[in-house]
Amino acid sequence: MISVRALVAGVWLILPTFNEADNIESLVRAVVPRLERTGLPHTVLIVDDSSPDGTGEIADRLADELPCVRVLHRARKQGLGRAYLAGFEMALEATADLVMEMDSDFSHDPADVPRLIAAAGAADLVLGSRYVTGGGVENWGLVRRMLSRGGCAYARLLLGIPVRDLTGGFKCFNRRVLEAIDLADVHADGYAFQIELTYRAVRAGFQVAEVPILFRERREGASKMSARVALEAVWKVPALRLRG
Ligand SMILES: Nc1nc2c(ncn2[C@@H]2O[C@H](COP(=O)(O)OP(=O)(O)OP(=O)(O)O)[C@@H](O)[C@H]2O)c(=O)[nH]1
Ligand SMILES: [Mg+2]
Repeated sequence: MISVRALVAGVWLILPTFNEADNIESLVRAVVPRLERTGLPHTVLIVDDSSPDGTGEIADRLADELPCVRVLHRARKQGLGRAYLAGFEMALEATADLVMEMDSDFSHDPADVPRLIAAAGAADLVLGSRYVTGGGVENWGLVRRMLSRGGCAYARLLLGIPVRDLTGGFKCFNRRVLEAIDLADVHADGYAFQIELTYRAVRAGFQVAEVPILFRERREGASKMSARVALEAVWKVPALRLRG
C-alpha cells in the first residue's frame, strides 16, 4: 500500500449542519484530535444553512478558537447535496488532496476518520460501509434496517455496480474524483446525492474501497430526512442508469 502521508498535502473534513447545536461542538472536539494524530495538514469545514438553533454561532466560536476550523454560512436551507457541493468547491480551491463527508450528528464515529484516511492511500474513493463484513447499524428496528438494505440492493442492482453501501454519507474522496465528476451537473439531494457521486466515480473508472463502520442513531436533535428525499432516490436511480 502506498503511504497516504506521501500523497497528501491536506485533508478537508466537511460537516454539513442544520440545527445541530447540541452535537457540533462535541463532534468538532472529538474529530480534531483524530485529524491531528494523522500528522496530515487538515481543515474542518462546517457548512451551515443558517440554522435557527444557533449552530452557526457555535461554529464561529469554534473557528475563532481552533485554527483548523472554518465555517461556510449559507443564507438558507438548500439541502444536504447543495451544502456538500459548496464545501467541495471551497476544499478544491484550497488545494485539498482528500475531501471527506461526514454527518454532524455522531451517526458516524469520529474514531473511524483515520481509518478512512488510511484507506485512501490505496483507493480513489473510500466509503464508510455498513454492509460489508464487520460493519453494521446499532439500534435500528427491523423496518428501518430492511428499508436501508433494500434501498442499497435496489440501487446496486439497477446501477449494476458491486458497491454494498451506496446510500451512506461517510466518505473520503481523492480530489481527482471530484475534479473528474461534473459537479455542476449533480442536482440530487440526500440518499440520491450519495448514490450519484459513488456511481459517477465508479463509471469514471475510479477505485472504490469500502471500510466497515458501525452506524449509530443520531446522538441529539432531530432527523432532517424526509419522504421527499427518500423518494427522490427511488426515481433518480433508474434515471442515473438511463443517462449512463
Ligand atoms: N447544511 C445543511 N446540512 C444539512 C441539511 N440537511 C441535513 N443536513 C445535515 O446533514 C447531516 C445528515 O442529516 P440527517 O438529518 O442526520 O439525515 P440522516 O442522517 O440521513 O437521517 P437520520 O438517520 O434520521 O439522522 C446532518 O449533519 C444534518 O445536520 C441542509 O439542508 N443543509
Ligand atoms: Mg443522521
